[in-house]
Amino acid sequence: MARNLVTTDDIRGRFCAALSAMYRAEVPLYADLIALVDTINAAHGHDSAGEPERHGAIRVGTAQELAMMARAFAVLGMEPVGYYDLAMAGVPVHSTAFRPVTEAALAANPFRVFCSLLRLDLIADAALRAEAAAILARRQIFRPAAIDLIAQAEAQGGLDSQQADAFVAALLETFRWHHDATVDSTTYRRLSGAHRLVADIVAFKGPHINHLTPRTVQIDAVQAAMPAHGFDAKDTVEGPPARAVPILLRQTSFRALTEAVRFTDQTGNTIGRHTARFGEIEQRGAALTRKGRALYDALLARALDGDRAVPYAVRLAQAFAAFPDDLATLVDQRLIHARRHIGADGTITIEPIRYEDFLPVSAAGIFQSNLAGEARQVYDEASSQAAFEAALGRAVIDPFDLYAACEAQAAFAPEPACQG
Ligand code: OOG
Ligand code: NI
Repeated sequence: MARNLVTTDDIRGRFCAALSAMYRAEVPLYADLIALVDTINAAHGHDSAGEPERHGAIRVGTAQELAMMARAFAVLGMEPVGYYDLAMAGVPVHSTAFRPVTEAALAANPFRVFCSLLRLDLIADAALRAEAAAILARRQIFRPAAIDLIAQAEAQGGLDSQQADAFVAALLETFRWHHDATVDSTTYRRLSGAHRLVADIVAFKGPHINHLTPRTVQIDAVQAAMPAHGFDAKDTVEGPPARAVPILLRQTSFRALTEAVRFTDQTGNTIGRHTARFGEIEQRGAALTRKGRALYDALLARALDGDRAVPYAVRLAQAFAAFPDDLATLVDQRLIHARRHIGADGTITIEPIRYEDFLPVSAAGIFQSNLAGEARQVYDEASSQAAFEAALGRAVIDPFDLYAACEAQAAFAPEPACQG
């Protein structure tokens, strides 16, 4: 029977809206953050009321979970782009970003999910490592209906509207918060002792969405306003400093809340505590070329390694004085990706191509801001993109290739080819 299939953009839009509604209900402080962002955006001439979130994040425990997640996101038109090694920053996970990859899909709804996979191999205690693996092997994070509909989508080449609604409802369950942990309080403490992220990933029924991220057009204004509005804001905005020509991605967040949970040995009024969920905001700028990115990485390292007596914001501004900040120079020196528009009168305007990905140092900073008191660990094992891709069941897409292709297309297109 031929079905009327809806687009993957449509299904992604429905999922994003459902996830947003669920998370706002689960974490009322996150709903307050949206309200603050909308107010500040409006004060800067941008009406963001009802605008869908730009990204969210989850953490999965096993290769099987990651592989099924990739198939689920494919139904939403999201592909794994980039490899992020967080072990180098003392967090025992590696990650990719599931996101739309075509210009049209990004324009329709650019929702991304930063998805981390636990690196069990980084748990030093062999007995605990085996126990964590056994706990994870016992859980099924996907509803049977979600798995059936993934298979149907693959067979049919998509879903019809009714199936799409059923799929979104079933998949949403995987992202839901569970007050009841799957382990007793002793096991939780031991997992937490290996790393708090290990406990967050292993001790629960599924990979609860840990944050969502609307965009702001004035991240510094929101950061400045957060404390007075009752948010425990992280200390610094991650990423590049404020600039005339914004580049890459700037992010900040309120710190994760400590919430009541119940371990399997707890009854009555006894409760446990777990800290995982937060709210974030982002502001995006131009995608950098490999050359631009190398300069960014070098300048950021200079700021991070600089004199601790100098405030970080000052070190960052000083380091980035070496990064050109006018469009013509950025394009001439091939530091950013851009498209040219030729007007009817022959005038050429240059428009930067928006950065759609994440930044490993920034992501590490977001993780770390929620790990206060956690002893910073050093993991010596090599990063392992090959192992990640084996778990994923496919290779990740190289983000630089996507930007280069977008720019090459734009050079010939009469209309803007790659949406901002
Ligand atoms: C993900 C942190 C990374 C970002 O925006 O860089 C991230 C997590 O805490 O699971 O979301
Ligand atoms: Ni994030």
